[in-house]
Amino acid sequence: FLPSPKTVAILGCPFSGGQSKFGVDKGPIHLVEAGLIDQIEGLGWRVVFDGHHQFEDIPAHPLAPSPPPNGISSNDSAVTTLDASLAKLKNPLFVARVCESVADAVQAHAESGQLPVTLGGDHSLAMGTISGTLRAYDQACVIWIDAHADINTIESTDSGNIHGMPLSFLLGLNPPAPNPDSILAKYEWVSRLPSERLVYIGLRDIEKGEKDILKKHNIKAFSMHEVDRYGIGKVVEMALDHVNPQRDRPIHLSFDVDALDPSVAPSTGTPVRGGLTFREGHYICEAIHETGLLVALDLMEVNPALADAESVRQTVTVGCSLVRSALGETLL
Ligand code: 6HN
Ligand code: MN
Ligand code: MN
Ligand code: MN
Repeated sequence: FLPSPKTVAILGCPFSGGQSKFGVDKGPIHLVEAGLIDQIEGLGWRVVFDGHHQFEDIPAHPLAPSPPPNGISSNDSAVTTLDASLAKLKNPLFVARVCESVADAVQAHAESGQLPVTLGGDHSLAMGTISGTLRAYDQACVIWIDAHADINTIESTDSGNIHGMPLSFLLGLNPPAPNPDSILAKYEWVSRLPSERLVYIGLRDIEKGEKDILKKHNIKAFSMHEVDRYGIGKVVEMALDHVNPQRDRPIHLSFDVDALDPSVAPSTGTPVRGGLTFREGHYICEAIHETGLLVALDLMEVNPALADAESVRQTVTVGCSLVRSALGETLL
């Protein structure tokens, strides 16, 4: 059932609605302008790029669902608590609609035998990219490279930034929509990823609520502590053994550039020290390429508006080279 894609589809997703900092929507433009498409072609791929997705038919601030009439929800404490959680979320309707359109695009490219490479944009987009992958390959697994776990639920989130939450929707950890007008109903299109088909590498900034979720659902995670203990080679092998024991599942690699140490990738919205080295990040991409199972790749959270020009150049350059490694660039 595995295709052997020889064509990469670049999906530029200039989207920043899943978080609050200006500029992450400029990431994909910088990556393409740095020559990423020529570089991928240089590895022997055909590349299709139909321009950055503009989401222009999606209003940035769609009308929120109207609140229930007085006397209904206020008598029902469960509904009131849910409404209070949902009220914390930033741009929940916009994020849902953009990600749904991204899911459609990734699915279409994957089903036509292409390997979608999505350039973010913030990491909320992975709700869309991974849903698109799962529609095309229902047995796919996800390798999530990040400083953060991005698994806050509507209840656990403090920031309300949906880029810290995509995995809670993909794993089905949020309550069902109580009615069709609920914000939650706008997330019902999100595909379900079984928790045993998710593995993390690079974590080092996980909130208490997220730690509880990882434990409760027995989700496999290799933090920087495990990278230090075992080395990156062993960690990638253990990660693959967990999500892909027979080495037969299609792999979706979702790479948040903030997994890298800020000295390597400074231009990102939520940098955390103590991250992956340049080589550790590239090794992950190379090793996943070597499996022959990669069917989709995300490169997220490059924010060219943060930091000085040289830091931006460094971050964009490293982003391009991570993509090349995942697509088969070798050192020898
Ligand atoms: N990312 N855990 C924090 C939050 O706001 O939920 C940070 C999330 C960062 C998300 O980097 O993709
Ligand atoms: Mn497209
Ligand atoms: Mn992150
Ligand atoms: Mn992330």
